[in-house]
This record gives sequence, C-alpha cells and structure tokens, in this order.
Amino acid sequence: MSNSVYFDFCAPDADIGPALARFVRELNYNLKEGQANSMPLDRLPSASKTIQHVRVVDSHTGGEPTRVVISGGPELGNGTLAERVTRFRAEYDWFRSAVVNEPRGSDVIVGALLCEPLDRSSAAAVIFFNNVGYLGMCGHGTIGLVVSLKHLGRLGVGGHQLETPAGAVTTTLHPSGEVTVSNVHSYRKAAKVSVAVPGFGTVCGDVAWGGNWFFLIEDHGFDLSMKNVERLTSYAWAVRQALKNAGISGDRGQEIDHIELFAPSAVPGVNSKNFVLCPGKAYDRSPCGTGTSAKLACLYADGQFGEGQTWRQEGIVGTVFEGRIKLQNGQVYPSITGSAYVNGEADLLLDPRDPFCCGIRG
Ligand code: PYC
Repeated sequence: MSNSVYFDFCAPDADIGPALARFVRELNYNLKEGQANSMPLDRLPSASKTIQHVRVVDSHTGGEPTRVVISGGPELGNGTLAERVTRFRAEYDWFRSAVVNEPRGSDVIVGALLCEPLDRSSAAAVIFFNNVGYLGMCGHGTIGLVVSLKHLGRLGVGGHQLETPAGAVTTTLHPSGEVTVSNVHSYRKAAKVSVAVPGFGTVCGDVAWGGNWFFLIEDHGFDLSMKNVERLTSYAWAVRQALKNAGISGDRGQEIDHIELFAPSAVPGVNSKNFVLCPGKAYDRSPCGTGTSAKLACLYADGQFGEGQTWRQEGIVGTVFEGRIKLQNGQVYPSITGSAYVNGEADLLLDPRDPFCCGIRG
C-alpha cells in the first residue's frame, strides 16, 4: 500500500499541453529578440489558444512564501530527482518562471512542484524552484508543503518521507501544527575562508552545505534589522560575486549561491539572528531551514553544539526556527522545526495570448 499523496493529485492533468509548450518556445524566442510586447496575436500557433490551469496552494513559513503546484505541472518522468530537475530546466523552465515570477508571483516566492516519488513509501517527491532556478532542498518550503498537504486533507499528524533533489528528508507534522524537517547530511566544507570583496575589503566566512551551499559570515559589522535590508543585500550580493570570481565554490564546483550573515539576537532564549540572501537576490523572510542546517554543521565542527541541545535561530523579520542535530556515523543530520500557514488556494491561468504568460525574466 503506497503512502503517496502524489497520485491523488496529479495524474489526470499533469501534462502541460504540447501546444502551449510549442507556443512558449516561440514566445521565448521572441523575448530574446526583444519583441515580447509587440508580438501580434495572429502569430500565436492556433492550436495553443487554450488556457492552461495550474492548481496551487500558497503558504508562508515564518514570513517566507511557498507556492505548491498541486496539478497542471509538467510531467518529468520517473527518473531520479536529479534527472527530473535536468529535464525541468531544459524543457520546462518557462513553467518555473510562469509560476513564481511576476506578474503572477514575485522574486520572493519559492515554488514546489509535487512529483511522483521513486520510493512508494514516500509521501511525495518535490522539486523546489525560485525566480532564477532550482534548489537542492528548502527547509521553509518543506514545512510549507507539509502544512499545505495537511490543509488539503492529504497528510495527517505523524511522520512522512519526502524526496528532494538533495536526498530524502523525513518530516513530522506535530499535533500543534508545527513541522519538523529532518534534513539531509549537512557539513562544513571549509572554515575561515577569506575573500577580497570590492568596496568592502576582506571578508572571512565558512563554506557549508545544508541542502544548498552557504557562505556564513559572523564578522560583518552590520546591524541585522529590517531597516538595513538594502545595505545587507548589496553587501551579501558583493560577497557572492567575489566568491564566484575567486573560484571559491562548494563541492564539484557548485556555486555558493546563499550568503548568510549572523549577529546576536535581542530576544531572550534565542541564540542568534540571521540575514540570508537567496540565489535570485531576494532575502529569506524566514530563518532559512537549509541555512540553519549549515549553521548547525559549523557549530558542531567548532565543538559548540551537540546532540540533545536546541539552537533557536531568528530570521530577519523576527520569526524563529528551532534546530537540533543527530549524529549518524559521525555525520551531522540537522532537524528544523517551524510553523507555516496556508494563505491561498488558486488556479493560475496560463493564457497563450498573454505576452507575459511565462513571467517576466531578468
Ligand atoms: O528554508 O531552506 C530554506 C530556504 C532556502 C531558500 C529559501 N528558503
């Protein structure tokens, strides 16, 4: 008996019409040629005039939005999650942009495409994506996904395995409504790495994996507060560019595309506050699940944190995740606990006549 919730949602209308796909390829060509706003309607392939419906559930986790695609998404086959991401990127990147980019979405939204799991004992597989590309894992997004599936009556209190491109994660929906995500193995790749950042001098930080690649900086001199987000964004973006230019990367040359700054929290009982800049230059409104996982891996590597302890991580808007670790064969497996709230259910309409059907791309 399968535990999967995927089949309940997606089978009947999971395939985007080939006509729309054809239209979108043509639209992308026209966008490249700078004709997006002047494309005459009579140039649309006649077969693609049908409006496609994409069913989504929106939520936020500690202020950071997640948009779960329940049905109407592309059929990516049943290969590994890595293979499906490759196919998503190569053939359906327009769908990613249509769902999360303006005018339907915003730079802040993380999309979550619900997919058929490889292991039938998993509740579902999921591919997370954002305004510029795809994520290995997403902590806030996983919490949002579980709460969205609960909202739809597809998951109950208890444990549920989910497959992500970064690996399988176990989630627990608590009776309180909180969700714990037992994340993938997290580790510090390099400590105290220095990089020269134009306009800011030498910056020192740790490179760590928590399901995405992070550069974690303690010593930056900024006040981590909402009034400072523009300055924090400029600084973090400059650090990211400098790391790239200096050839400092994660494993296998993967780009370090999340920059995370830390400072003490002013809230009693909370260990730290952070600011996280995401790959598409939006800052994470939540304390960032994968970023908190990377932090826990660094704390463990420094001998400052261990099993049985709880780390309370505040994000830039003041919401808090709780982090813990488990050790397996000497490896760190963080878990993150937080809350999400469903704040929308909708049918996105992909209208082939709309010049911005596939979102506005940078
Ligand atoms: O919670 O892991 C996270 C995350 C990554 C990017 C945005 N949120």
